[in-house]
Amino acid sequence: MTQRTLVLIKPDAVRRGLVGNVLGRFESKGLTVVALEQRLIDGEQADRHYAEHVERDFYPPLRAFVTSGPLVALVLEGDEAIEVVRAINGATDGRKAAPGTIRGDLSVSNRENLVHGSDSPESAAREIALWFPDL
Ligand code: 3AN
Repeated sequence: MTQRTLVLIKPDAVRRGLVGNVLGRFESKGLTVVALEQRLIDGEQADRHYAEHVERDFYPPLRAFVTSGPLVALVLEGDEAIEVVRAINGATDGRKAAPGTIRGDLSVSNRENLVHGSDSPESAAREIALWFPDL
């Protein structure tokens, strides 16, 4: 089933010059880039994106991190794209993520973990509407 999913290449990846590496993995897999834009977001956009996490203890430093520099927001399309992207991203904690995944290869952090991918069709619809309302 063809799906669309919202991906963020987070500020740590931009700072480290890893945008091409990360994007290349999605492209090489066979996913299609439907929209892509580099943005510097404010705290309100972070709160909308992470609506389910705003009350969590880890949220204030996460909010500071995602607003700390430009990120790249994109929409990818392909067969089972939501699950495929999450498999390529790897487990949330880069220290535990499997080698071969983006986080497993390139991150040793639970917060600065380089990428976000929508976790369900409902989240993808909400997040795509939030980031790319014209799609
Ligand atoms: P994922 O991005 O793998 O779907 P979520 O949705 O559980 O992970 O968490 C959203 C983001 O919140 C993660 N990408 C990570 O940056 C941050 N995060 C989640 N859990 C923690 C934690 N225990 N400590 C610090 N940051 C966390």
